[in-house]
Formats: sequence, structure tokens, C-alpha cells
Amino acid sequence: MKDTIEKIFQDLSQLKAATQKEVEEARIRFLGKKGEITALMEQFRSVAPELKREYGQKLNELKKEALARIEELKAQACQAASSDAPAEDLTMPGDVVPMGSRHPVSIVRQQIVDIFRKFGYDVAEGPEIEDDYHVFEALNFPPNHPAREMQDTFFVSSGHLNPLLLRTHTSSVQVRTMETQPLPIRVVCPGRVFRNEAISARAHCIFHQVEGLYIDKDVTFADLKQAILLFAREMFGPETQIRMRPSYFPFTEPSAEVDVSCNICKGKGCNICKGTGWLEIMGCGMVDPNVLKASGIDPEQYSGFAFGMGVERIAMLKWQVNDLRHYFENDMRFLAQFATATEV
Ligand code: 2NL
Repeated sequence: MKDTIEKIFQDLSQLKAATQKEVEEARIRFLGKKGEITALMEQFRSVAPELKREYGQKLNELKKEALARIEELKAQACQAASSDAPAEDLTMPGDVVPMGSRHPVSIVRQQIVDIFRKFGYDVAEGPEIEDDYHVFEALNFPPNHPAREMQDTFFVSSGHLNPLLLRTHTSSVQVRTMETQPLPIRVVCPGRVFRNEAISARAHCIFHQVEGLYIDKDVTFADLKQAILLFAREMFGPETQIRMRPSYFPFTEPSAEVDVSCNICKGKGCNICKGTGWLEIMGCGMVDPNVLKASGIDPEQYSGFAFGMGVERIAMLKWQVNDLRHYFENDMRFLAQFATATEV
């Protein structure tokens, strides 16, 4: 046994293992279940009692030595493995990270809002889930108006007195502004709106609106016309002309649709303006006295105008996009065309 111990000491001192695998093999050879040192430990049980002390010490030393040697070889193998890996080539070109850009609807929404901010309007936002009162009742919709039907509006709850629904316009935010803010009011309300409509090239069940409201003493239709003209020239260029056609909304009286002169054909008539020379951009009107009254404003003392436009529609005119669905499909080939240095 003594000789075997000496022999293993010697083997350990000459032991070589270059890789992790070889180190593991060496560990198994000496210390595994059937390893050489493990076998000696077994034999030790039958050693004569007077020799137990001497052999016990030697065996312990041997085991310690084996463990230390294997640790040493393991560390060397680890180091070799990492220094063998090919060095990073610091001259390689970096990964190309594609530059993101704002969504075209977001760019146009911001442009519209910025123009009105320049005119002194505040910006207000409000909840997308609203109640019947703020979307319809306070805006002078008659009780059986078709917009209040399931076919036109997404209902969230069926409570028959004041059901919750997805707002069909951002006028509800202006109603909340009239209820809470001091007069005069000058506000624009951008946001998502929802209508229960079949999706087509010209309609979508979710779209974006910017509505505006101005209430003060002696606000007239002439003020409305001038505000819209200035907006149109900021948005579509200084040569832009506007025209108004009579229309109807429950919340304004009188009401009008606004067209801008087609800046593609300069009024001559093209396929964008369908040969008319005009493009419809928004609806507007003088706030109906019933709407002012409902929110606690005296229509004898105050008057106001309001307007509303679809952001996707303005974006379609601005970039001559012929199908609304492009704005919702998130096809990178479409979206990447709107990246510009000033707008990202
Ligand atoms: C359109 C037409 C419009 C309004 C929105 C409004 C809001 C209040 C009171 C009165 Cl609180 N009116 N908003 C007025 C006229 C037209 O939108 O075609 N939008 C896409």
C-alpha cells in the first residue's frame, strides 16, 4: 500500500491535462467511484490497527494533493480555452440599427396641434371610454339620433340611463372643458375615436380627430372663418383658399363643411380632387346655444365656434395616400417613407 501511495504521488506530480475534458478524466481516474485513491481508501479499512495512524495521514495528504492538483489543472485549462477564442475584431463595422420614425398620423396630429397652439389654444385630452351624457346628451343629440344606435357606436355597458361607450368624437373632452374651465375657452382636443363602421379605403372603426372650441363674448362666424383660413394656410401653404358649404351637426348652428383649394392641380381639377378643384378637410359651426346651456354657460352672454377634422383624412391629402388602411397596417415600407430629419 505504501508503494501505491508513493506511486500515485509521483503520477500526480507528472499529471498533464490540457482541456477541461482531460481534467475531468483525471479526476475520475484518481477520485471517481472506482478511482485509484478511492480504492486505497477501501483498502485502508483492512489495514492493521498499528499502521492505521501512519497510513491514514498519508492517505489524507494524498487526497488533498490530488484535489489541489486537479483544481490547478482545471484553472489552466479554463484560461487556455478563453485565450484560444478568436480575439474580437475591433475594426469590424457596427451593427446597423434601423432608425425609427414617427407614425404619419402622429406627425400630422402634432402639426395640427402646433398650429393651434401658436394661435393661443390650449390642448386637452380625455377618456376614450366615455358616457352617453358627454358624447351625446350634452351635445344636443336627440334621444333617438342614429349615432346612439348599436350599429354606429361601440357600447361598453348597457346601462340604459347613461351607458358607457367608446367616444365617437373628441367633443366629449370639450364638454368636460366647458364644465370645469373658466371662460374664455380656447382649446384643441386631439385623440382616438371609435365608430362601428365597416373598414374600407375611406373608413375605419378607429381613427383620430382634432376638434377645437373657442368660447368668449362676441365670437362670430367671421372669427370662425378667419381661424379656419389661417389654419388652412399654415397647413397646406400660403396660397390656399377655403370655401364653406352649409351642413348640419346637432351641436352647431349654423354648421358648415370646409373645403380647401386643391394644391395639386391649383384648382384646375385632378384625380385627387375628382376634378372639382376642392378638397373637404373639416366640419365646423357656431356652438348651439343648447350645448352651451347644458355645460352651464349662458348663451345670452357668450358665443363660440367649434370645428372637427379627421387626422387620417388630412394626412391622406397631405401625402396623397389613396387608402386609409395603409395607416393601420404598420407595413414598414409604407411607414419608413415619412421619416424626415425634422419630424422623427
Ligand atoms: C367633423 C365635424 C365637428 C364640432 C365638431 C363641437 C364640439 C363642441 C360643441 C360644438 Cl363641445 N361642436 N365640435 C363642431 C362641428 C363639427 O366635427 O366632420 N369631424 C370629423
